[in-house]
Amino acid sequence: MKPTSLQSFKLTIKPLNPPKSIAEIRSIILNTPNIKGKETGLSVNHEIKSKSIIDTKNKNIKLKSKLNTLQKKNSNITKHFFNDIYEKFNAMYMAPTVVELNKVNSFFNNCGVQFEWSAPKYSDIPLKPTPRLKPLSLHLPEVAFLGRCNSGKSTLLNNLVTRASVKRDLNPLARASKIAGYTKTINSFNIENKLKIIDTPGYGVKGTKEQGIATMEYLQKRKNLKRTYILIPIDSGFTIYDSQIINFLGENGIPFEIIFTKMDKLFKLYGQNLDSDHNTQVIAKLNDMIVNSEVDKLPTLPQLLFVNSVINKKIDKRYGIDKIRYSILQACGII
Ligand SMILES: Nc1nc2c(ncn2[C@@H]2O[C@H](COP(=O)(O)OP(=O)(O)OP(=O)(O)O)[C@@H](O)[C@H]2O)c(=O)[nH]1
Ligand SMILES: [Mg+2]
Repeated sequence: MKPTSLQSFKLTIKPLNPPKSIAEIRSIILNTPNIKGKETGLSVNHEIKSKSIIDTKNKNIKLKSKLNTLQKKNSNITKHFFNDIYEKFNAMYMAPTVVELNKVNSFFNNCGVQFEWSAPKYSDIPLKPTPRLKPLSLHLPEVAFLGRCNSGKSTLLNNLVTRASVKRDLNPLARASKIAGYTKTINSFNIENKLKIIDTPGYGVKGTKEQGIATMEYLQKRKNLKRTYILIPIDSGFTIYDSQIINFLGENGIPFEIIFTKMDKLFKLYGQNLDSDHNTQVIAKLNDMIVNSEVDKLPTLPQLLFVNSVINKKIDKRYGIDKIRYSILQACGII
């Protein structure tokens, strides 16, 4: 049987009466029932030098603080990794300050969000108030998410308006699905009556011609559109469809940034503890992707942003969303 991380802790356990499982015993020691070695990113070889279970309060405190230190150390590595790659690929942009990031996080964490309209064709977009579309909302600035089917557009929208502290389910604002081509219409969401975020149907193999025409017309005609974001899933990289949309945006003078999504998939390859070697490998991989896509040859290099919208065993937080939040508010002239 494959040992679990808990089993590999070398605890000298004095059985209690009645006998308890290791998980129960550990939760007694730590008084934190849900912490598992794996989830906290603890090394499986780590040895806790505790001689007996029933010990003084002091010993428990020491154990707790040791675990906290290890947890912090690992999550810092992940945070540093995201900061490193952001800085490396956005050297020409001023990075937002901590104060600015706190401000944008506070805005999105507390914002009211309202679905406004859904349009299969450009001509279906309401230009006059409706019960959902308030007069004040008609002229709000907006940004749009573009990308291949399944690139994570709808999930990113949900991530944007979910508090960072939420570990499990994202705010289910836009419908996301494993099924490629799930979003079939252009959808508008009003954020705190200050801006709109537009989710679009994906392009590529599962996209339809009608959806493509609707999105292109929207991009060309929409006066309030301030910026677009092209989502590229990190595991599949750029495709011919992405190059086509980049050309289209360039030809039409529509500003765009690039968001690499599903960054957690890198951790499947490299494990959670991205050390400096892995970090270098990931940066080299990203560099290759960017050079091959030729986005670095564009007259203005777009910002390159990185995000994981999903938490799993390898990655315990959603990273990168604060920089995206900042970019959106900046594009809309709100910050
Ligand atoms: N591992 C991982 N999966 C993600 C991430 N973001 C989205 N997904 C998954 O990718 C699938 C597609 O996500 P959607 O948000 O529906 O993608 P979309 O771009 O809106 O797709 P269409 O509506 O078909 O154009 C879903 O199963 C999501 O859970 C991420 O950051 N990491
Ligand atoms: Mg979608």
